[in-house]
Amino acid sequence: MNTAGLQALIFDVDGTLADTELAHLAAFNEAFAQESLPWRWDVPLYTRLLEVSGGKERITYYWRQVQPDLKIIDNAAFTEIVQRIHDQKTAAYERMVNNGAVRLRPGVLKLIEQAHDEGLRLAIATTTSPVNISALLRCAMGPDWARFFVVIEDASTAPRKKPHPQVYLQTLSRLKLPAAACLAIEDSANGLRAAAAAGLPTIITQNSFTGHHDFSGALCVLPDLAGCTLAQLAGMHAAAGPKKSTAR
Ligand code: XBP
Ligand code: MG
Repeated sequence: MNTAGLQALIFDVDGTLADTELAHLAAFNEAFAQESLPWRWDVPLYTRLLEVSGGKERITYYWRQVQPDLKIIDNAAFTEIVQRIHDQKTAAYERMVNNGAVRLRPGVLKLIEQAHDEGLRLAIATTTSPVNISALLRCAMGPDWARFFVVIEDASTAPRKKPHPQVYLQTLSRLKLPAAACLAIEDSANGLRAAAAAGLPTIITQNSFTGHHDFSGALCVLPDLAGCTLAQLAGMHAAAGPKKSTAR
């Protein structure tokens, strides 16, 4: 298949490869209960909190919301508490994923396999942690899932969370490809802004948590990847032509 100048697909994880946020939400609430914290996030609140990328950042942001007079005497101790809550959340999330709570979104596996067979390079650029990525993809693609992806950038390698472009810039540098030869696939406004800031043409597969986001600048906005072929993506990519990176 002639994929023109398209040499790599860069996938976001949460909300793109799979609808994970309901499981993340349940895991946050389980961690709060374990910590005897009087916090219970519901879907409308969590939808708003998703504007803050990163689980630890989201906990810290919420804590400051519910306790505006919060005085952090000892930053290290505060960071440690947030880390402990997030570790429990991650353990709960991993357990839920291993118990089959999350499936890949429609069309994702077919596109990954087709693009891989056609010799495109595949990468992951996410805000979440390595343990969450491997739990999801091991369940969905089997123990050798990692052979499909030549580059994985995540919270352990890119601490500056989306919409900061760090995770995409690092992915491009490790792919040794210009942004114009790649296509990013995202689900959120933060993700789109991060990819755009790295100069990446981006398509959006929106979901129930991000349908209201502003996706201006995206190549296209799809309900999901079902019925979306590699040839169609390559066509959109070719039609878009190169974008300018605004990253400093
Ligand atoms: C979306 C996020 C993540 C998840 C929770 O990640 O913002 O923080 O909501 O995962 P993506 P953690 O870039 O893949 O869309 O608690 O591990 O941060
Ligand atoms: Mg996402």
